[in-house]
Amino acid sequence: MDLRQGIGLRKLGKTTDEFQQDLLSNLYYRRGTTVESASARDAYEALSQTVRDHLAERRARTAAAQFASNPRWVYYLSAEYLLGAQLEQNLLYSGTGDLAAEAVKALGFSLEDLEDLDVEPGLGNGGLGRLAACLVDSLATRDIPAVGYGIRYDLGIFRQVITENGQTELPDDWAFQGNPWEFPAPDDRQTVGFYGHTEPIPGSETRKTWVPGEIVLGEPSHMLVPGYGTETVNIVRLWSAKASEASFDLSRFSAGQYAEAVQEAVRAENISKVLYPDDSTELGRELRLKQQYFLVSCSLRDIVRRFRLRNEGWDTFADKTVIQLNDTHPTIAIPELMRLLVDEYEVPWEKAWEITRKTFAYTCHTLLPEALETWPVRMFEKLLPRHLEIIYLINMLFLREVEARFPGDHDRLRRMSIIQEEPERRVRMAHLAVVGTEAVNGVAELHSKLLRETVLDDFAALWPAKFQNVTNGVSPRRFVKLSNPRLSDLITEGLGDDGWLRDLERLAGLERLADDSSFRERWQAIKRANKVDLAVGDPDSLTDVMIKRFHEYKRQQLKLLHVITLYQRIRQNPAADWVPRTVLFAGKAAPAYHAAKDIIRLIATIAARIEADPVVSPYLKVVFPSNYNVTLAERIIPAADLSEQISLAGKEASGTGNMKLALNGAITIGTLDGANIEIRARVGEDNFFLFGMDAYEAAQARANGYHPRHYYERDDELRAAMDTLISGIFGDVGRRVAGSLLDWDEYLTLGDFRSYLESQEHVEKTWRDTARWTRMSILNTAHSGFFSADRTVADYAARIWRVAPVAVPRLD
Ligand code: OAK
Repeated sequence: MDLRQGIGLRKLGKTTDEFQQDLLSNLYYRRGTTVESASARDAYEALSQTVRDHLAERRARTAAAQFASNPRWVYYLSAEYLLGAQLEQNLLYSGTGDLAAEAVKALGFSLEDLEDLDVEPGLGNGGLGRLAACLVDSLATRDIPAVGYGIRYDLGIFRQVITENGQTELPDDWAFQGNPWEFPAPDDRQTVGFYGHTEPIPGSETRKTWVPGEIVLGEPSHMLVPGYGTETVNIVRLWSAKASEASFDLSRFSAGQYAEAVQEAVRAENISKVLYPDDSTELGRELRLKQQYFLVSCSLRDIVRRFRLRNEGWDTFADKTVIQLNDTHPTIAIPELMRLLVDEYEVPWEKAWEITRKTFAYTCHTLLPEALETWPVRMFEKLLPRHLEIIYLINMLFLREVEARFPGDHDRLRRMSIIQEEPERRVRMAHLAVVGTEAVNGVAELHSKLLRETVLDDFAALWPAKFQNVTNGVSPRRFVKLSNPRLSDLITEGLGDDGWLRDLERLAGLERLADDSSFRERWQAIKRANKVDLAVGDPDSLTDVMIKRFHEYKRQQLKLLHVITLYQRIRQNPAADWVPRTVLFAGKAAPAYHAAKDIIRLIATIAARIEADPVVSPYLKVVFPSNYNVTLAERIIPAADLSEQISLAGKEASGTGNMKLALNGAITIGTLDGANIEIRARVGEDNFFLFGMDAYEAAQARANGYHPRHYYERDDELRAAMDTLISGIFGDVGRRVAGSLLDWDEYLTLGDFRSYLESQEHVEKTWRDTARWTRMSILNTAHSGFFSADRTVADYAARIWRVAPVAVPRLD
């Protein structure tokens, strides 16, 4: 037998009997147990392995086909991935769901029991991490040769417990019971240096030798990323830090100094110990910079290794490689590639710079100035001395370019420099990312425009063609098909087939059904059934959801002022015809972000107060389930009637929850911010509840001297709501939240309050007309097809990466 022909020849169970045999074989030979004594965990592990084998076989064919075609590879570098639970997804993507259901039934379990044992790897904080997961899904679905690189944090995003005291954080040891979905690849281990010093190389001006003072190993393992409705299976490669054998101090151990004996090893392995839970505000800790370089160094060496398998010259590197930087966290990849090319492979500086610039592209995910990463020069100098030298040289040559274009404009040089001078010298990662890449993109139209007009305006003036927009998208498989099976079946029936799962614009075909009353009734019945499943409140009440990270710019506090106003209105007039509402908040706050944690605590306190009030509780309920994550989002989204997207205009780069909710027939109440604008343009003004200032009005209001007290004094209901908080009946936390709004109100909450309340009244009026509401809901789904991550990936492929699909041949 020719072993090279072996790929794809392993026979995998395609009938129930065969699948059952594979499952049994995994149970016996890999799990080491029997049918009689198999626990649910044994069954879960054996099933996962059986499903995984189906994907592994496709993976082998994918690797062969992709390698044979010698394509331009897309390498996605991201410090975060929020992949979501794997079992259910992989059953769907491998087409083994029905086989598996029968097979596990024969073992005495249900698929749902086993799915409950599947733990989601929470290797991200929020939007940026989940976007990475949606994009790798769509890359595989579009047959684009790609690898996602990330860090395999031992502890993912903290587990959140909500009580009346607010949020508590517990460690998330997500792989404590093992992770059946990953393949360790210890042979592809890399060595990463830190600290130390540099030495000149005689006879060379640009090359240097870096002598690191600490060495850490990076060990990869990968998770399979199958495409939907295609053969391709790509991978996400995650790096774990490991101490080298030499770092264990045997002599100290023998002397009984147990802690000291392992301290170096512990220090090394701490690099991939924990995900930083500071969503978009910088902690500025050395360990975090170490994590970033660890990811970059391991990934670039792996990329270079893969390139060198072909023995092609460096001239073709950028033709065969594009590296997408998911925000600035992996931006040290730019000086690192320069270091590898110049110092290690002796490529001349100019040539190396040309290659580097053509290889990288950068996606920015924020507009908040405090979220733009900078690192103290002295920290860089100590941790990555050679990289700092390279950054200085890049900066010098760059500033020369600026000087040539704008002679004598010293202020411009100061503004654009990669090095910030005052109040302390820092490296501006976003500037480095713009200078070292071929393309820079924002994640929604408005965001990309504001990047060009504000934070990156000098760069846009210098290189207008570099700046692009690629509006975000989400996976319709995970966020409609898997999370909302009832609606998916109805959509498929309404459209005649399930082609929409790979071509989401086909949802437009639902438009004609919006006027069909029997279709509307079925649509509405599904929404109700999803609410019954979620079981957080009366399924006939308006389910009003605000699910996202807690941040002042997102304005959960505005929603809270609305809740307090409703409470007071109902108390004043209990006999009126109130629209019953269930207001659902979910989301985490960074552990050190006290203002956000105050808002969480205040919501929990007020929820309890309402619950205990017999006059108000029949009409108003506030719920705050703990530990918002991908799995919980998948349960809440299908049950939502109203989607709260109420950030101050100009602050939310895009949002992606807004897309998921619209696709599931929730109607948005929102500002003209991020992708809300594009959602409204597509679903139609009549099918969207708009309120508030736009981004230019908001900027103007700030510039002209915004006074929150002005609104407080002129609006009786606003004052009443604020006064309740100030009175202290909700404790100090209520006072603090009210105080920060009255004294400063960074995000113009009070300025948008009245407009928001009016829009909410429009919501209630519309809700009372069930046929009209349902029609709007259907039209939201019908016109949200643009927001598929498959479209996002197609945009990147055509306009930024210039890559084409590689088809993987089918087995039969
Ligand atoms: C996180 C850390 C640093 C900078 C940005 C983030 C982040 O999560 N940004 C979010 O990215 C999402 C995906 O592009 C957007 O939809 C959100 O609007 C944005 O806040």
